Amino acid sequence: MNGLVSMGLPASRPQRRSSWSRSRLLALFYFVAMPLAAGAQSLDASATGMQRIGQFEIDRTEVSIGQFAAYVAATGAVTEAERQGGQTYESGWQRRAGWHWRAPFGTPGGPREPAVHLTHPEAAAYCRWAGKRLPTDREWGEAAYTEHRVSPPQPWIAGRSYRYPTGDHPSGANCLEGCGQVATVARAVTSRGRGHAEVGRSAAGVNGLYDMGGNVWEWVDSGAGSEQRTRGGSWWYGPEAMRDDHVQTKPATMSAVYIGFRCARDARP
Ligand SMILES: [Ca+2]
Repeated sequence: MNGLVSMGLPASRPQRRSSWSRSRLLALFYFVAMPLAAGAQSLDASATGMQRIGQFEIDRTEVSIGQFAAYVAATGAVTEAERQGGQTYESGWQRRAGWHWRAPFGTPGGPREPAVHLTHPEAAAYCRWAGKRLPTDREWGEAAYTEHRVSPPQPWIAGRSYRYPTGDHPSGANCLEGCGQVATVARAVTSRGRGHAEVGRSAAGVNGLYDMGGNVWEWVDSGAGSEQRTRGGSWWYGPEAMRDDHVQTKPATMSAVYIGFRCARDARP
């Protein structure tokens, strides 16, 4: 199942609201209250922050709902999926009202779930707000498949390139099948696969990065144009979509249930 069709959607950019709205108050709730509720499930410190890869750094995890909520609280951004509904593939692409970054499957998601239903420009805007940018296609590939740490923990080997972001085998990723079992969220509504997992719940892969293979597709900056590449496969696809040579592009204006992102930035001296 390819599942790639141009939806002919209008260009999408976050819009600002002039006053505090229900949306911003909900976002503030996520930012302030939900991390406290989730405290008992906090990720190990090594799962947070960014990893240096040569001349750049990349987020160790996909951007989460909690992180995106902080951006919305600060900027008042409203996404295209909030206005028009997000998209899911069920015997063809369907647009569903109420499916957006805050409610990936139509009901509120937790702060550690990946932020999805975001267009390429919306993902890029978040990264700019965070002082970062989307990784280029080349950067994403370097981070996903080639071990850049000088003294990586076993079994990783410095300088070696791997077949999957999880290493020689796809085991440990949240993919459709063939990757083993990763605990996914209970509220996923889908006729295929088991939905996404909270970010950083799967096994750490090459460069200590989480979910570069599987979980949700990740937008990258693959150059100018209305089509942009997504990387790493997702819970909707099997291990083959996690490979470096698997090429998929999507309309930059597309927002879908299985497309998320992470950010990068130039390394600091
Ligand atoms: Ca991913």
